[in-house]
Amino acid sequence: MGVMDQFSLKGKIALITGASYGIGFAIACAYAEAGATIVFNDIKDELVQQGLKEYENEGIKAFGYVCDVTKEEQVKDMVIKIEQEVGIIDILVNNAGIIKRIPMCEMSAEQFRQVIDVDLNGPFIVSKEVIPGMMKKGHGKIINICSMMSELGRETVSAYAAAKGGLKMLTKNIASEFGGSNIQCNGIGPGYIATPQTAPLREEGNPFNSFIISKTPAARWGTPEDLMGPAVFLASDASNFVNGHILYVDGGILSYIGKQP
Ligand code: NAP
Ligand code: GCO
Repeated sequence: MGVMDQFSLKGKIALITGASYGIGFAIACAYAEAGATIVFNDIKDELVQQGLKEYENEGIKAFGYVCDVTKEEQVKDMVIKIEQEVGIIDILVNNAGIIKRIPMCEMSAEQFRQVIDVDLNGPFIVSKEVIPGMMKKGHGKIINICSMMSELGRETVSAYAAAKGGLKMLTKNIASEFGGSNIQCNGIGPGYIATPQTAPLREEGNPFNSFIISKTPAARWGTPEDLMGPAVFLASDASNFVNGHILYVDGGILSYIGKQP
């Protein structure tokens, strides 16, 4: 196999959670271009329908399912339906996620739990349902969407940082437990990416905007497109000996003390 053939996803079935738009949508489009069949879910049917139209606009015939990743029964049913209607999943991207920006002492335990539920329990629940099929097939790729907050904290994101830190370690544990079954589990740690999730931080006049630019050597916000190549790499044969790694796609933030005065 030529080295560039290693990046092909031809014949592979990829489930990207929460991929009606945002980072998940961009990763799914990259996978489709690399030859994969695209399957995605979202909580609301109208978003699934909107997502299907968006994929169609990109020339992609995707398969969409309504499923809340925090609900075990819904996830079980979705994976059974996918296996019956599309086939056994080769690639899983645990992308679905939420954030609540609330000062810790003002955050309720319920609000904390909600973030942990989606951002950490969700990837556990979905991975648990998908791994048996991968073991049957004799191969699998799991990519967990981590974060700068898998390594760093900041005010108001205690639940999100706890979840994404946990997701980093869940990634390493899945890699450890299933590496012997030829399943590679890695993470992508995006920097600050321009999507609906960060829209409040990029609003006109929000000082956070210039703050992030000053903390990023690339001196710009990332785009979902910046994640497409790294995501294809981690889903392809090109990364068959990469396991338990978090690939930070952050323009250099984690290496940089910040622009000197
Ligand atoms: P986004 O624009 O908010 O999209 C998140 C997606 O997840 C939405 O489609 C959302 O659907 C879905 N979702 C939320 N809760 C769900 C649940 N319980 N079950 C199923 N789907 C659910 O976020 P994004 O910026 O694309 O981020 C995607 C992932 O990257 C997240 O895990 C995020 O933490 C991570 N990340 C983002 C950045 C960034 O700067 N944007 C950086 C690092 C990591 P609904 O619309 O129905 O809620
Ligand atoms: C925030 C941002 C970040 C990004 C991302 C950075 O409020 O700090 O939302 O958390 O979403 O996770 O990697």
